[in-house]
Amino acid sequence: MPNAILTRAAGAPPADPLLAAIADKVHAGERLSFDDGLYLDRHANLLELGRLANVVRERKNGGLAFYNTNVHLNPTNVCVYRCVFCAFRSDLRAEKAYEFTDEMIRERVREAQRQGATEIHVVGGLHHLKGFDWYLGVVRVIHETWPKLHIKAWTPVEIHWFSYLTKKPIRWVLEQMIAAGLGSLPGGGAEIFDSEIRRQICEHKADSDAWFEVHRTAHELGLRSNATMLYGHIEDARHRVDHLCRLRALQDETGGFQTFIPLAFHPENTGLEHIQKPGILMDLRMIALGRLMLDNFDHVKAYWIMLGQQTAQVALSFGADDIDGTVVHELIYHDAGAKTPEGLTVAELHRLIREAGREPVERDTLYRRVIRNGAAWQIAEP
Ligand code: V47
Repeated sequence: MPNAILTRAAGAPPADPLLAAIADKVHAGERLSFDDGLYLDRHANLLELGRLANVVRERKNGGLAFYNTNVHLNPTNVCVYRCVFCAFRSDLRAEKAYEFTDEMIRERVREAQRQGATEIHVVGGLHHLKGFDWYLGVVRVIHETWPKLHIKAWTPVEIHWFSYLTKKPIRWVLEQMIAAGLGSLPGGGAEIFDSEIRRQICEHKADSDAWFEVHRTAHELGLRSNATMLYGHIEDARHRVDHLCRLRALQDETGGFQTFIPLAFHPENTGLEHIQKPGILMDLRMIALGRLMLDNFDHVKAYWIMLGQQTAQVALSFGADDIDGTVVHELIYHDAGAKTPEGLTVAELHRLIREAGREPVERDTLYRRVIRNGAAWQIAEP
């Protein structure tokens, strides 16, 4: 029997009437409801879902696929929290515990400079013995070493912790960080917003209200930020669609989010090792679902470190328009069993993107085009 989806004429409506009704909304540029999202997550044929997500992807970003040249810095893995999904954290006195000195931070920045990076992505643990000044110092040292480098640092979990440590409002904490050189916030710490799921996977850390308060305040202060969703652990479709609807609501208010990044759970070395890692079908479904539900986000990222290069390539036709970057020194996924390389060259990123039928565009953190001459770069005029 021929596969009805593969043989259907391009542009013809899906045979499934509920999906056809959702497709009508997508073609008309109408917003999808919570129930639409649930249907897409639970029942939609994956190829139909991908085809629809690709309509939105090409409407927003044509055939372009964005990447950046970046390095990661995780200044410490020591953390007061014990999130069950995390393989990166360490106890204070464990053998694997580490912390960066100022000189180590400077060396990482010099390495970034030699490689022509435009961004440093900084997140880490909440160290039992480090005060706010230590974390502020991380940003300051990076900024003083190479002011041109964009610093994308700290999730709301860290910002909330700094507010707790200093007994100062979130706004004050962010203002101090901006004065030290902070340029934007990464999307981490979101996990799944549902309080019951959060209680089971990361009981003590910043809750969803705190996560949104930090991003709202950051947007009010003029910072852009990203948003993630950790899927494939103990959550189900209702939690995922609820997560996306909450992100969409804040984006309606502030417009400060740039990119949505679905993150596949990697179980190795975590407290949830019995769970099987999500496969390519779920990965593509999450990329497409995110693209369709988040109509007010400009970008959806297929984070190749987490997906693997081949899935990331396919994702560029399932809703994603960005594959993150060269990503030198990634630890969070590699501690949790990721088998991807710890970094890719720009030539390799170009090959991946072109093989997938897209046109590579180097962007900076704020999605401005980068004009490059070897390691030297400048931002194109808008
Ligand atoms: O918040 C931790 C997740 C996040 C595991 O903003 C895990 O551009 C899977 O947020 N399996 C940090 N996921 C990474 C992150 C990120 C990555 C790339 C780009 C951007 C961006 C942000 O990683 C954490 C958590 O949700 N995580 N452990 C694990 N075992």
